[in-house]
Amino acid sequence: MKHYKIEKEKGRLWLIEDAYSPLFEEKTEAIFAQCNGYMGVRAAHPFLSIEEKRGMFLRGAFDKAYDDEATELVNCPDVTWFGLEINEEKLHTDSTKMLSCERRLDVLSGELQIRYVFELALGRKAEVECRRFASADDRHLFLQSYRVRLNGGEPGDIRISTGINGQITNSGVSHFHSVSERVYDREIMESIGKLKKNAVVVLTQCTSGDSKPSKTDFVLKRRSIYGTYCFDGVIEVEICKVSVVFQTGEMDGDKACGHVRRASEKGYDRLFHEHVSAMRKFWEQAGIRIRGMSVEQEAAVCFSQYHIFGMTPYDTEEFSIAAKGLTGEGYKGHVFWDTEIFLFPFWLHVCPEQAKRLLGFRYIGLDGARKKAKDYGYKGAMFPWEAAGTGEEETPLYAALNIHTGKANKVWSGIKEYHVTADIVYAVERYYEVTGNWKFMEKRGYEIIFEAARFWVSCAEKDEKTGMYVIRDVIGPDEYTEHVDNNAYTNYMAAFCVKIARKYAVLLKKEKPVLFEALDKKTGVSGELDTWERFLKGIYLPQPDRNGIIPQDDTFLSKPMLKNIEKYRSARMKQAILLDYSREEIVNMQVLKQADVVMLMNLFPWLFMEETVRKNVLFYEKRTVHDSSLSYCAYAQASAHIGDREAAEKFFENALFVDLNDNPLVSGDGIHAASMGGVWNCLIYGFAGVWYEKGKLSVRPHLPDTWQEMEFKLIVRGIRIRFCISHQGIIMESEAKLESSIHVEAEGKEYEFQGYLNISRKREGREEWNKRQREPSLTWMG
Ligand code: IFM
Repeated sequence: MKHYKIEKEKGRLWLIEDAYSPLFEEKTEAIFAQCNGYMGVRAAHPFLSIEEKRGMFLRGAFDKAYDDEATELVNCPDVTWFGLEINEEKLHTDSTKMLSCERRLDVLSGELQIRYVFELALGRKAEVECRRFASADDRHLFLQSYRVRLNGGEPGDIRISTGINGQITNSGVSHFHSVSERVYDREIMESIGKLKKNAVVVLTQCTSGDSKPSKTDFVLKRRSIYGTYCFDGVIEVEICKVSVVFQTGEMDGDKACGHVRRASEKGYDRLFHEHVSAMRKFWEQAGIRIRGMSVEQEAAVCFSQYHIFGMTPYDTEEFSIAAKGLTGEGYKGHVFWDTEIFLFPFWLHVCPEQAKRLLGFRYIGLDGARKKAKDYGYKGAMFPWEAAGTGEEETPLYAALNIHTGKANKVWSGIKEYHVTADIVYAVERYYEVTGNWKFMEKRGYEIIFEAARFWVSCAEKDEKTGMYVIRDVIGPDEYTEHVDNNAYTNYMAAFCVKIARKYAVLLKKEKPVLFEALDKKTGVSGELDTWERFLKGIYLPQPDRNGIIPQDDTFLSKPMLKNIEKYRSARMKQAILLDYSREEIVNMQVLKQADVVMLMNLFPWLFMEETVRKNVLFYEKRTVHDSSLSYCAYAQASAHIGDREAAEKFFENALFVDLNDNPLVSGDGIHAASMGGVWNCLIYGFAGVWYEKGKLSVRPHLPDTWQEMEFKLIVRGIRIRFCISHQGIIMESEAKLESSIHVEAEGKEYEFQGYLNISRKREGREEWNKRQREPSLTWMG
């Protein structure tokens, strides 16, 4: 990482961009964004700048501008612009001489600071400092402080303009049918932007402490409103701008002015203090301390966790996590399997309540998923590949150009990427496993599982030759391979889904007949049991070939390899391969966009022999371009899990810097949410080797040699446990008294964890033991 520098000070960990850089403008706006689970505000300069892509995104603020367009997360009115005039000279980042410019993000608090020194006409200098945060204490609050100081001791006239700009669009498309503005008491500006279903309301007040402006003018322009605050004959002035943002129905509009006023009275510093206290609670629970890591790596780990916090819709199950969080227009704010497979594990172990809300979102979407299944001629529920605010499919139909025809390629994922339906079930099962929350299962979990199982069985076909159940014409996780039969990931996940559905159905029928009957009414499960049994006996699960490779699908191994894969792996532009080959050509080569079979190995860490995992990681990675940000973290986790430290560290490093790398062409349209979750999975499931399944907590660490110690907390079965793992030992300590012990397996021995364990680690023998224990457990399929 060269473009971004790191600085550590007490309680702060800064990522710094130390020069004005139009080339990195979009990227820095996204990765330095202020996000609090309700809003995400891109870190644009307060001055207008040529390359800017200013934006504010609110969880749940979806709209469909035109019938033939997809529903998308609306780019909401902007509050971050500040115009500045000093002695009638207008300042600009692109036209005024800038002596220095620094933009920095504190990854612990999420505060952004931007500082400039300008040289004005006649050689005078002016310093401008802008600070911002989206409050974690009051999620509708966005705070900014804007300070201007004239150097040289000579006073001047300073005019600061700022307000609410509703002219913002989603790449040219305005979602607002109307934007109405007003000013309350010559103090508070208001903008109401009407969407189809609701409206986005922004209120803003600027205060300037003791240095009152000599004049304040409010100007109403088409869809924008701003105030100009004039300070005459001053050396320094500081404005605190409080913005309250909400959508109709979330807050009492009449009370919103009072909300703004109360916040203004408190001021930036006090509100920041309250925000930091809230963030501290998050870090106390989520923080991972690793001794021996470089400061860059430490910052990157914290960076990913700050964004996981900021991207996750707080306090609601109406919405879920977008693939780009709340930091950009990329993927239109849609929700993918990224949530359940990459981000869900973090919340499962850090805040299971939040994990439950993420599943709640899918439950609410069940009817949409039922409709999709019906539309495609299947039974049960077929979850959308891309979801917005409902369970309906939102994947756009066309994307990138076909280089031969010059026309847009059809996007098949929404039609053929079935695996998301099993990924959701996998998350439900993990949730039940780790929390034991049977109430959730009874109210929602079983229904999701049964409906998904019905879907899988209805889309499988019996192969005439082999007599086995096969799943044809799908796209697996690797999106460079379309329309294939028996994608290994998909088939195994489908089998897993039907397997647990059957297990629960049989159990409930026997032990909870009333519940079973109610579920039967909704899902028709009783009529499925025999079919499910036949499916489980006959489903084709690709096995390792004589080289130990699990075929990604029926034809993958017979295709030629892509020559010159390095060209595309090292290209600055993602998916550069599409500039040289058409989709059809790519589909007919052994080239992966992202991990596929290896993802399966991560989800079922005890399913395959260590040797099989090793061979498949090696084989498939050679053929992977890593054009998806979901890729490196997957290879890293698998490598760490089997103790291939060298490979794990190499892939982990790439995963850590998916957004923080020096490539200005990535992340401009938003951070890569899944990769951030993937970093956590790799740390906890991979390097720390902690995994809870079937009532047993296994701890099989594979720390890199340079790391001396890893410390973190995880919630398992309602108990928050502090782990401290080093090369010498494993310490586990619970925060509260345990009602019953947890079965632990570590260092080749079994323990009963009753609140405290201190296990010493012997280096020799450990690897051997790990290997011995890795017998494949295909029995869960039987
Ligand atoms: O879900 C992913 C997919 O696996 C690869 N393309 C991007 C999507 C969103 O991150």
